[in-house]
Amino acid sequence: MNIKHITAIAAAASFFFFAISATVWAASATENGEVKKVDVAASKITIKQGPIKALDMKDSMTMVYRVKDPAMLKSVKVGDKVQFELDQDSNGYTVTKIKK
Ligand SMILES: [Cu+2]
Repeated sequence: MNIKHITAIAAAASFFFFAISATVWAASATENGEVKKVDVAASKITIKQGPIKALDMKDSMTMVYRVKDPAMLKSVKVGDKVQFELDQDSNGYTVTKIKK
């Protein structure tokens, strides 16, 4: 076993480590909320929501979320009651779907 083999094994091991940790961290939930702010330029939406136990949010709160695609924000406006799908990974929360 030379240094190239060791490097290749270390690279493969770290790849699997990241793949596994991403899987462990990933979680999602479908929730209801009310749109408080839409920021198309920043690809963000602010939603007032109830507790989301699946994602470890125990209380009602208003959260600013990143959206997967800013085009999603064209279908909603402030005051809308929406159902949204939220993913959580090591980078934080992302709204992946939203509908009235
Ligand atoms: Cu929260």
